Amino acid sequence: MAFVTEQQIQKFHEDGFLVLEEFFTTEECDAMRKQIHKIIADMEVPPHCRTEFSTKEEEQLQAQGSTDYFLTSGDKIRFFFERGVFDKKGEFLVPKEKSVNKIGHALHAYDPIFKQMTHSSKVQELGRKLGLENPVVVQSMYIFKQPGIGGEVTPHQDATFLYTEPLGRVLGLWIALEDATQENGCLWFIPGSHTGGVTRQMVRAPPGSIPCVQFLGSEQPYEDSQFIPVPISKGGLILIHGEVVHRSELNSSNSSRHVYTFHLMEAKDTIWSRENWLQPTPELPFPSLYL
Ligand SMILES: O=C(O)CCC(=O)C(=O)O
Repeated sequence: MAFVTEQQIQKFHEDGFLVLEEFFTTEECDAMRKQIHKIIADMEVPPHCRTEFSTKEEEQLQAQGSTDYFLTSGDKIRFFFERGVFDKKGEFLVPKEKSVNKIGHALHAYDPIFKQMTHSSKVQELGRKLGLENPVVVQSMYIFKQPGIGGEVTPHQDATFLYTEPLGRVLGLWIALEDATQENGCLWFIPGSHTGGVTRQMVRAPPGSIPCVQFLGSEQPYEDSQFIPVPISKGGLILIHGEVVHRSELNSSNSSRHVYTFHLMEAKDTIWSRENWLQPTPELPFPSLYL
């Protein structure tokens, strides 16, 4: 790729997001897709862990919040499912490869292909161009946006879930492994919405509580007209500021929209909130991007 320019970095600071087309090659995207195919083929999920994923606040508290399958997934490779894919006994109603909403949250640490892509020299160079001194990888996800059922992601700021002091230290890197279009659920952003802090914070509830997370504050009622669609071709990367408001729609098309995404935190002079759902563990302290 033609490497990121000063103008692009300035645009990122203005808008809170930046599109970098052709960041990864077709071969790199296909290697990630092939690896996920293998991971799904080997997937074993006990019925009590068949957690349906939602970004709607109430459903989030009921589904992810009622079990520590989510809360303890920060240092594991775990599967989260679309709504309505299980019958009452927890058996799959659809082919299992079509049932998964996302895989999280430590592919970057435990899978060799995703580890290599996350720490690739071009990602490291991007970090350096952005002036990151000690970036660490806090989480990763593979998101499927399954054809016909891939659920919407409601408007949010990533710092709601990945809170730091000061703010402005979290960055998402979102890599399209297939073309992402308005039809199959590309991202939508409110340009410039990253400058006003966060309005909502998801925190751990006291130990033993159900749900195991709760929200402080609330998301603002954004107007649809504030959002712009950001389609991107396979191999492109979108850089996402931790406080920019973004969303994606239900995928009602016949095409999937696979992405690999991970989040970095500039660890220099930053406090990671002890109240975040995601915590570094003795097994997996947040790894340095530059290793
Ligand atoms: O991929 C999507 O549809 C949404 C991802 C997203 O908003 C996020 O990871 O913060």
